[in-house]
Amino acid sequence: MVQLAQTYPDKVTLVNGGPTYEGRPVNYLRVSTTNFQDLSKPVVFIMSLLHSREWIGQAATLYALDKLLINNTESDLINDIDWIIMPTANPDGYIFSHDSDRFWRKNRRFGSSCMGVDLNRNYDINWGTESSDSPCSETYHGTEPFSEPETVVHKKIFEEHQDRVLVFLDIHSFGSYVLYGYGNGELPPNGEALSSAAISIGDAIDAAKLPNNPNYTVGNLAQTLYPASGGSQDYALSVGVPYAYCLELPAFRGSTSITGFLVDPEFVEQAGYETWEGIKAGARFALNSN
Ligand code: 0X9
Ligand code: ZN
Repeated sequence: MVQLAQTYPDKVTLVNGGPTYEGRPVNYLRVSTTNFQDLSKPVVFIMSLLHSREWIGQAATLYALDKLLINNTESDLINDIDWIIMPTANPDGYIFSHDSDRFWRKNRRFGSSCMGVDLNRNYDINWGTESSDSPCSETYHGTEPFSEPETVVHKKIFEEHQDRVLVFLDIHSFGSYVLYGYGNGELPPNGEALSSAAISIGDAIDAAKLPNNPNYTVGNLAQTLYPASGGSQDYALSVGVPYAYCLELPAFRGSTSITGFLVDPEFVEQAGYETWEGIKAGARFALNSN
Protein backbone atom coordinates (compact mmCIF):
# COMPACT_ATOMS: atom_id res chain seq x y z
CA MET A 1 0.00 0.00 0.00
CA VAL A 2 2.90 2.35 0.76
CA GLN A 3 4.42 1.46 -2.58
CA LEU A 4 1.18 2.11 -4.48
CA ALA A 5 0.85 5.52 -2.84
CA GLN A 6 4.44 6.35 -3.84
CA THR A 7 4.12 5.01 -7.38
CA TYR A 8 0.80 6.70 -8.15
CA PRO A 9 0.91 9.92 -6.11
CA ASP A 10 -1.60 11.60 -8.43
CA LYS A 11 -4.17 8.85 -7.84
CA VAL A 12 -3.47 7.17 -4.51
CA THR A 13 -3.36 8.44 -0.95
CA LEU A 14 -2.49 6.24 2.01
CA VAL A 15 -4.57 7.09 5.07
CA ASN A 16 -4.18 5.82 8.61
CA GLY A 17 -7.68 5.89 10.02
CA GLY A 18 -6.45 5.70 13.56
CA PRO A 19 -5.09 3.27 16.03
CA THR A 20 -6.53 -0.16 16.75
CA TYR A 21 -7.09 -1.38 20.30
CA GLU A 22 -3.43 -2.47 20.41
CA GLY A 23 -2.22 0.72 18.74
CA ARG A 24 -1.65 -0.39 15.15
CA PRO A 25 -2.60 1.81 12.18
CA VAL A 26 -5.81 1.06 10.33
CA ASN A 27 -4.55 1.81 6.86
CA TYR A 28 -6.60 2.28 3.76
CA LEU A 29 -6.09 3.73 0.30
CA ARG A 30 -8.07 6.45 -1.35
CA VAL A 31 -7.97 5.93 -5.08
CA SER A 32 -9.21 8.82 -7.18
CA THR A 33 -8.33 10.54 -10.45
CA THR A 34 -9.62 13.81 -8.98
CA ASN A 35 -8.19 13.61 -5.46
CA PHE A 36 -11.65 13.06 -3.94
CA GLN A 37 -12.48 16.68 -4.84
CA ASP A 38 -15.25 15.97 -7.32
CA LEU A 39 -18.17 15.52 -4.99
CA SER A 40 -20.43 14.43 -7.81
CA LYS A 41 -18.56 11.13 -8.11
CA PRO A 42 -19.85 8.13 -6.20
CA VAL A 43 -17.62 6.30 -3.75
CA VAL A 44 -17.13 2.54 -3.67
CA PHE A 45 -15.82 1.31 -0.32
CA ILE A 46 -14.28 -2.15 -0.15
CA MET A 47 -12.97 -3.74 3.00
CA SER A 48 -11.82 -7.16 4.08
CA LEU A 49 -10.40 -9.05 7.04
CA LEU A 50 -12.92 -7.67 9.52
CA HIS A 51 -12.73 -11.30 10.67
CA SER A 52 -9.04 -11.93 10.90
CA ARG A 53 -8.98 -15.60 9.94
CA GLU A 54 -10.64 -14.94 6.57
CA TRP A 55 -7.37 -14.38 4.73
CA ILE A 56 -8.63 -15.06 1.21
CA GLY A 57 -10.71 -11.87 1.34
CA GLN A 58 -7.61 -9.75 1.83
CA ALA A 59 -6.00 -11.35 -1.21
CA ALA A 60 -9.08 -10.54 -3.26
CA THR A 61 -9.00 -6.90 -2.13
CA LEU A 62 -5.33 -6.62 -3.09
CA TYR A 63 -6.16 -8.12 -6.48
CA ALA A 64 -8.78 -5.39 -6.96
CA LEU A 65 -6.14 -2.75 -6.17
CA ASP A 66 -3.87 -4.31 -8.76
CA LYS A 67 -6.63 -4.16 -11.37
CA LEU A 68 -7.55 -0.58 -10.53
CA LEU A 69 -4.01 0.76 -10.56
CA ILE A 70 -1.33 -1.44 -12.08
CA ASN A 71 -3.17 -3.48 -14.67
CA ASN A 72 -6.13 -1.22 -15.30
CA THR A 73 -8.26 -1.88 -18.35
CA GLU A 74 -11.48 -0.45 -16.89
CA SER A 75 -11.17 3.29 -17.46
CA ASP A 76 -14.79 3.95 -16.43
CA LEU A 77 -14.24 2.44 -13.01
CA ILE A 78 -11.17 4.51 -12.20
CA ASN A 79 -12.44 7.73 -13.79
CA ASP A 80 -16.06 7.70 -12.67
CA ILE A 81 -15.63 6.34 -9.13
CA ASP A 82 -13.62 7.33 -6.06
CA TRP A 83 -12.49 4.19 -4.25
CA ILE A 84 -11.78 3.52 -0.61
CA ILE A 85 -9.94 0.26 -0.15
CA MET A 86 -9.14 -1.21 3.23
CA PRO A 87 -7.54 -4.65 2.89
CA THR A 88 -7.11 -5.22 6.64
CA ALA A 89 -10.07 -3.96 8.67
CA ASN A 90 -8.97 -5.79 11.85
CA PRO A 91 -5.16 -5.51 12.04
CA ASP A 92 -4.74 -6.76 15.63
CA GLY A 93 -6.72 -9.90 14.91
CA TYR A 94 -4.82 -10.40 11.67
CA ILE A 95 -1.41 -10.31 13.36
CA PHE A 96 -2.72 -12.68 16.03
CA SER A 97 -3.98 -15.08 13.34
CA HIS A 98 -0.42 -15.22 11.99
CA ASP A 99 1.49 -15.40 15.26
CA SER A 100 -0.73 -17.38 17.60
CA ASP A 101 -4.08 -18.70 16.39
CA ARG A 102 -4.79 -19.14 12.69
CA PHE A 103 -8.52 -19.29 13.43
CA TRP A 104 -8.85 -16.06 15.41
CA ARG A 105 -11.97 -14.13 14.34
CA LYS A 106 -12.51 -11.17 16.68
CA ASN A 107 -10.38 -8.16 17.54
CA ARG A 108 -8.00 -8.33 20.52
CA ARG A 109 -9.79 -6.32 23.21
CA PHE A 110 -8.78 -7.56 26.64
CA GLY A 111 -11.38 -9.37 28.71
CA SER A 112 -10.74 -11.05 32.04
CA SER A 113 -12.43 -14.28 30.92
CA CYS A 114 -11.96 -14.17 27.14
CA MET A 115 -10.43 -11.83 24.60
CA GLY A 116 -12.00 -10.07 21.67
CA VAL A 117 -15.16 -8.48 20.28
CA ASP A 118 -16.77 -9.68 17.05
CA LEU A 119 -16.44 -6.46 15.06
CA ASN A 120 -19.22 -7.59 12.75
CA ARG A 121 -21.69 -7.45 15.66
CA ASN A 122 -20.42 -4.13 17.06
CA TYR A 123 -21.86 -1.52 14.65
CA ASP A 124 -24.75 0.64 15.78
CA ILE A 125 -27.61 -1.01 13.95
CA ASN A 126 -30.08 -3.20 15.83
CA TRP A 127 -27.15 -3.73 18.17
CA GLY A 128 -27.42 -6.62 20.61
CA THR A 129 -30.56 -8.18 19.16
CA GLU A 130 -29.00 -11.10 17.26
CA SER A 131 -25.56 -11.45 18.84
CA SER A 132 -23.98 -12.60 22.09
CA ASP A 133 -23.32 -10.70 25.31
CA SER A 134 -20.84 -13.34 26.46
CA PRO A 135 -17.21 -12.21 26.01
CA CYS A 136 -16.26 -15.83 25.32
CA SER A 137 -18.60 -16.12 22.33
CA GLU A 138 -17.31 -15.79 18.77
CA THR A 139 -20.20 -13.37 18.18
CA TYR A 140 -19.68 -11.21 21.30
CA HIS A 141 -21.00 -7.74 20.44
CA GLY A 142 -18.96 -5.70 22.97
CA THR A 143 -20.16 -3.50 25.81
CA GLU A 144 -22.03 -1.01 23.61
CA PRO A 145 -22.44 -0.06 19.93
CA PHE A 146 -19.11 1.14 18.52
CA SER A 147 -17.23 0.19 21.68
CA GLU A 148 -14.28 -0.84 19.48
CA PRO A 149 -11.77 1.55 17.92
CA GLU A 150 -11.72 -0.44 14.68
CA THR A 151 -15.46 -0.12 13.99
CA VAL A 152 -15.24 3.58 14.84
CA VAL A 153 -12.63 3.99 12.09
CA HIS A 154 -15.02 2.38 9.61
CA LYS A 155 -17.93 4.52 10.84
CA LYS A 156 -15.90 7.70 10.33
CA ILE A 157 -15.27 6.78 6.71
CA PHE A 158 -19.02 6.58 6.08
CA GLU A 159 -19.47 9.93 7.85
CA GLU A 160 -16.67 11.59 5.94
CA HIS A 161 -18.22 10.67 2.60
CA GLN A 162 -21.83 11.05 3.63
CA ASP A 163 -24.27 10.55 0.78
CA ARG A 164 -21.46 9.66 -1.64
CA VAL A 165 -20.90 6.01 -0.77
CA LEU A 166 -22.87 4.19 -3.45
CA VAL A 167 -21.47 0.68 -2.93
CA PHE A 168 -20.03 -0.97 0.17
CA LEU A 169 -18.51 -4.44 -0.03
CA ASP A 170 -17.32 -6.26 3.05
CA ILE A 171 -15.39 -9.30 1.88
CA HIS A 172 -15.49 -12.37 4.16
CA SER A 173 -15.18 -16.14 3.88
CA PHE A 174 -16.41 -18.78 3.61
CA GLY A 175 -19.38 -20.17 1.75
CA SER A 176 -19.92 -18.57 -1.70
CA TYR A 177 -22.61 -16.03 -0.80
CA VAL A 178 -23.66 -12.52 -1.77
CA LEU A 179 -25.54 -11.32 1.32
CA TYR A 180 -27.51 -8.18 2.01
CA GLY A 181 -29.36 -6.73 4.98
CA TYR A 182 -31.00 -6.29 7.15
CA GLY A 183 -29.71 -9.10 9.31
CA ASN A 184 -33.12 -9.39 11.01
CA GLY A 185 -34.78 -10.32 7.71
CA GLU A 186 -36.35 -6.92 7.04
CA LEU A 187 -35.48 -5.33 3.72
CA PRO A 188 -34.59 -1.66 3.33
CA PRO A 189 -36.86 0.54 1.18
CA ASN A 190 -34.69 -0.10 -1.90
CA GLY A 191 -34.79 -3.88 -1.32
CA GLU A 192 -35.62 -4.65 -4.93
CA ALA A 193 -32.65 -2.78 -6.37
CA LEU A 194 -30.45 -4.16 -3.59
CA SER A 195 -31.44 -7.66 -4.62
CA SER A 196 -31.04 -7.04 -8.37
CA ALA A 197 -27.50 -5.73 -7.94
CA ALA A 198 -26.68 -8.70 -5.71
CA ILE A 199 -27.88 -11.07 -8.41
CA SER A 200 -25.68 -9.34 -10.98
CA ILE A 201 -22.68 -9.69 -8.64
CA GLY A 202 -23.42 -13.38 -8.07
CA ASP A 203 -23.95 -14.05 -11.79
CA ALA A 204 -20.66 -12.36 -12.70
CA ILE A 205 -18.75 -14.43 -10.15
CA ASP A 206 -20.48 -17.63 -11.24
CA ALA A 207 -19.49 -16.98 -14.85
CA ALA A 208 -15.82 -16.64 -13.78
CA LYS A 209 -15.59 -19.28 -11.05
CA LEU A 210 -13.91 -22.67 -11.20
CA PRO A 211 -16.24 -25.37 -12.50
CA ASN A 212 -15.76 -27.44 -9.36
CA ASN A 213 -16.74 -24.65 -7.00
CA PRO A 214 -20.42 -24.14 -6.15
CA ASN A 215 -22.52 -21.32 -7.56
CA TYR A 216 -22.91 -18.32 -5.31
CA THR A 217 -26.12 -18.12 -3.30
CA VAL A 218 -27.63 -14.63 -3.30
CA GLY A 219 -30.04 -13.32 -0.70
CA ASN A 220 -30.96 -11.54 2.48
CA LEU A 221 -28.66 -12.54 5.32
CA ALA A 222 -31.33 -13.76 7.73
CA GLN A 223 -33.32 -15.53 5.04
CA THR A 224 -30.27 -17.17 3.47
CA LEU A 225 -27.75 -17.88 6.24
CA TYR A 226 -28.73 -16.83 9.76
CA PRO A 227 -29.91 -13.70 11.57
CA ALA A 228 -27.23 -11.30 12.81
CA SER A 229 -27.28 -7.77 14.20
CA GLY A 230 -24.75 -4.96 14.35
CA GLY A 231 -23.06 -5.95 11.08
CA SER A 232 -21.11 -3.71 8.74
CA GLN A 233 -23.41 -4.07 5.78
CA ASP A 234 -26.48 -3.31 7.89
CA TYR A 235 -24.77 -0.24 9.27
CA ALA A 236 -23.97 0.91 5.73
CA LEU A 237 -27.61 0.49 4.70
CA SER A 238 -28.76 2.37 7.77
CA VAL A 239 -26.63 5.42 6.94
CA GLY A 240 -27.99 5.52 3.40
CA VAL A 241 -25.59 3.42 1.31
CA PRO A 242 -27.86 1.98 -1.37
CA TYR A 243 -25.79 -1.06 -2.31
CA ALA A 244 -24.20 -2.75 0.71
CA TYR A 245 -23.11 -6.38 0.70
CA CYS A 246 -21.17 -9.03 2.50
CA LEU A 247 -19.40 -11.39 0.10
CA GLU A 248 -18.47 -14.82 1.42
CA LEU A 249 -15.68 -16.23 -0.74
CA PRO A 250 -15.48 -19.99 -1.37
CA ALA A 251 -14.37 -22.50 1.23
CA PHE A 252 -10.95 -24.12 1.17
CA ARG A 253 -11.35 -27.24 -1.03
CA GLY A 254 -15.07 -27.41 -0.29
CA SER A 255 -14.54 -27.81 3.45
CA THR A 256 -17.57 -27.27 5.66
CA SER A 257 -15.58 -27.24 8.91
CA ILE A 258 -13.34 -24.53 10.35
CA THR A 259 -10.62 -25.51 7.86
CA GLY A 260 -12.75 -23.75 5.23
CA PHE A 261 -10.89 -20.57 6.25
CA LEU A 262 -7.56 -21.96 5.10
CA VAL A 263 -6.27 -20.69 1.80
CA ASP A 264 -5.33 -22.86 -1.13
CA PRO A 265 -2.24 -21.18 -2.65
CA GLU A 266 -3.39 -22.32 -6.09
CA PHE A 267 -6.76 -20.63 -5.59
CA VAL A 268 -5.53 -17.20 -4.47
CA GLU A 269 -5.26 -15.60 -7.90
CA GLN A 270 -8.51 -17.17 -9.10
CA ALA A 271 -10.29 -15.89 -6.00
CA GLY A 272 -9.06 -12.40 -6.82
CA TYR A 273 -10.07 -12.71 -10.45
CA GLU A 274 -13.61 -13.97 -9.88
CA THR A 275 -14.25 -11.56 -7.02
CA TRP A 276 -13.08 -8.67 -9.19
CA GLU A 277 -15.61 -9.75 -11.81
CA GLY A 278 -18.27 -9.46 -9.10
CA ILE A 279 -16.99 -6.09 -7.89
CA LYS A 280 -17.06 -4.69 -11.44
CA ALA A 281 -20.60 -5.96 -12.01
CA GLY A 282 -21.80 -4.43 -8.74
CA ALA A 283 -20.09 -1.11 -9.37
CA ARG A 284 -21.48 -0.87 -12.91
CA PHE A 285 -24.98 -1.84 -11.84
CA ALA A 286 -24.87 0.89 -9.22
CA LEU A 287 -23.38 3.48 -11.61
CA ASN A 288 -26.10 2.82 -14.16
CA SER A 289 -28.84 3.14 -11.58
CA ASN A 290 -27.35 6.29 -10.05
O1 0X9 B 1 -21.52 -13.93 10.59
C1 0X9 B 1 -20.90 -13.06 9.98
O2 0X9 B 1 -20.46 -12.05 10.50
C2 0X9 B 1 -20.66 -13.23 8.47
N1 0X9 B 1 -20.31 -14.58 8.16
S1 0X9 B 1 -18.82 -15.12 8.62
O3 0X9 B 1 -18.78 -16.54 8.38
N2 0X9 B 1 -17.73 -14.46 7.68
O4 0X9 B 1 -18.59 -14.76 9.98
C3 0X9 B 1 -21.91 -12.83 7.73
C4 0X9 B 1 -22.30 -11.44 8.03
C5 0X9 B 1 -23.07 -10.75 6.98
N3 0X9 B 1 -23.94 -9.82 7.56
C6 0X9 B 1 -23.70 -8.61 8.03
N4 0X9 B 1 -22.63 -7.95 7.71
N5 0X9 B 1 -24.63 -8.09 8.78
ZN1 ZN C 1 -16.45 -13.11 8.36
